[in-house]
Amino acid sequence: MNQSKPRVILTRKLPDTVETRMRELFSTKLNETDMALSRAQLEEVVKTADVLVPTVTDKIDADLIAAAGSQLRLIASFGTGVDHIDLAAARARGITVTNTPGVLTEDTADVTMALILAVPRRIAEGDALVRSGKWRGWAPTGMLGHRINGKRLGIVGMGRIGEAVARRARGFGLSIHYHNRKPVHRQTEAELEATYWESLEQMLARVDIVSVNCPHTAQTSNLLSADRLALMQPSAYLVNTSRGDVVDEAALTELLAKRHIAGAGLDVYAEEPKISEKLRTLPNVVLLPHIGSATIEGRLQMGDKVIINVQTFWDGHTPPDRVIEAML
Ligand code: 8YV
Repeated sequence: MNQSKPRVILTRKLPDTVETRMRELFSTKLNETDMALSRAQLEEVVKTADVLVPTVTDKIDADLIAAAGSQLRLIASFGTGVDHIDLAAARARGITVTNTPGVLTEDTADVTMALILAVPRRIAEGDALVRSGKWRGWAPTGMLGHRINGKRLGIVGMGRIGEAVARRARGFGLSIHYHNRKPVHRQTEAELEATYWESLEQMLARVDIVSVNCPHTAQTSNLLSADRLALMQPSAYLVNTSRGDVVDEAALTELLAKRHIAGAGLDVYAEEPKISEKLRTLPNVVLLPHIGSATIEGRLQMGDKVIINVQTFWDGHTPPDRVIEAML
């Protein structure tokens, strides 16, 4: 066991109770401003941190890892996705990487379901209409959307979050279709009455709502390319709560503008927080500011996971959430 406390550097403001506990256990340096650190500041902190606690807003690429001092032993990311970290570069330097899986599953599935409902039923448009003061009262043909019940949902990536979305969607009368590297366990498939599509293209052409729930990896980058998006039916909707890089955002914007795709619900974007004006002004989209996992309960559990990963690692054991590239 290590006698001294590790120097743990947080790149963003975390919930107070998490920061307090981290200061009790470790020699912790906080980011009181909550502004994402600049590249120069990141380069500075990796020179002295034993443990870096970054988030999705920090780019931990090969150059940054090369700039780190030899004392940097652990990158304990606050979040599940690790596409902001160059895992190969970290491994080559002998730096362990951990994340916070599992505790965001239900919250992210809730926001996914909310978007699945909000886009076809025009929830955000309705809210805007009432707030504008222009609503003239109920009308038989007013604000008509499309029914959810009886439609086909195609889930791209049937991991923990995909399954949680499927369970919710069943309650709303959607039939479950999915594309994944391999089929899920037979029992899960039977419980969800889910249909496996080995071909993503074939599934995209046949479902009414597509939900993107796979992690962003080298294999899933631009998975929903312009060609694949063009296979969707003009009456179909797309929901993405995973990562913007999985979908060709410019192509999606074009297809939505031309109504080759009926609508989209997005929580994530290719270059957050930048979103093109064209996408922002489309009437057939619901755009959220990356809040899939944004619950107080979830953030506290994420903090707990980071603390357990750091403490376990510093005590000389394998941290529970060590990220291994092959898992992605
Ligand atoms: C997190 C996320 O809030 O965990 C993830 O992968 O996308 C988010 O919901 C974020 O990553 C925190 O770093």
